[in-house]
Amino acid sequence: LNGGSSESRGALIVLEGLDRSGKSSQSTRLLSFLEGLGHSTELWRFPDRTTSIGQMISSYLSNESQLDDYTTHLLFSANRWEKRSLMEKKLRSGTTLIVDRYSYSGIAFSSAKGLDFEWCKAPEIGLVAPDLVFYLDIPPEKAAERGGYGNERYEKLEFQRKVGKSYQALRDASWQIVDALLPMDEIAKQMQETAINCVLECQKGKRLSHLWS
Ligand code: DGP
Ligand code: NA
Ligand code: NA
Repeated sequence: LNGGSSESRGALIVLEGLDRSGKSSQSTRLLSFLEGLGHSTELWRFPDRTTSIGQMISSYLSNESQLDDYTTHLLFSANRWEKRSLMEKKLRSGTTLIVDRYSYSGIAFSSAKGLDFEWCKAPEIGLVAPDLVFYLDIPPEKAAERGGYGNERYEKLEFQRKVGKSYQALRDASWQIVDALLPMDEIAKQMQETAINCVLECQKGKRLSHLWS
């Protein structure tokens, strides 16, 4: 691949879905695929548990600490905001980012608790908008069967059902719905085709935009 013009930027590719929908495995596979083609690519995930905000989130998720639902929501959002400028810098310098969960998780999980949808959306406004969102679509019952859930706070069938419904209200033109029950290789292949087109569009100068504008 040629170096491209100074406008050439990386793509922001997000994976979303219920717990145990296969996001993490597919993120890793997509990373290898794009790197294999010679694209500068990094794999990120949210929550990013390595920061001090991320550690508060991690302790909440493992039930080691209790937090008010609204405060929890803002912490998850802050965890994305603290990475925003680095994210934008990487993208503008030509690196593609594959991101395991993003603002959609923030809204879907908190609104599943009963928090107002628009209130949940508000703190995400202004973050970098994904160029492509893969939604790994899995019936909550099937996800629950996959080796069972661990002990984290949200890994309960009833709650995941609500999260699935909340996600539906977030779908837009940037989303590709992927059947998460297909064989892993088939899922990877579908994602590769869409991802490569997206990466090329961004290289050709597609503008960065921001949520939700
Ligand atoms: P993961 O590390 O991807 O397994 O995510 C941990 C859990 O946190 C998972 O149940 C999804 C949930 N989660 C991820 N992002 C957010 C968010 O922004 N807000 C809320 N409330 N939950 C989130
Ligand atoms: Na999890
Ligand atoms: Na995951």
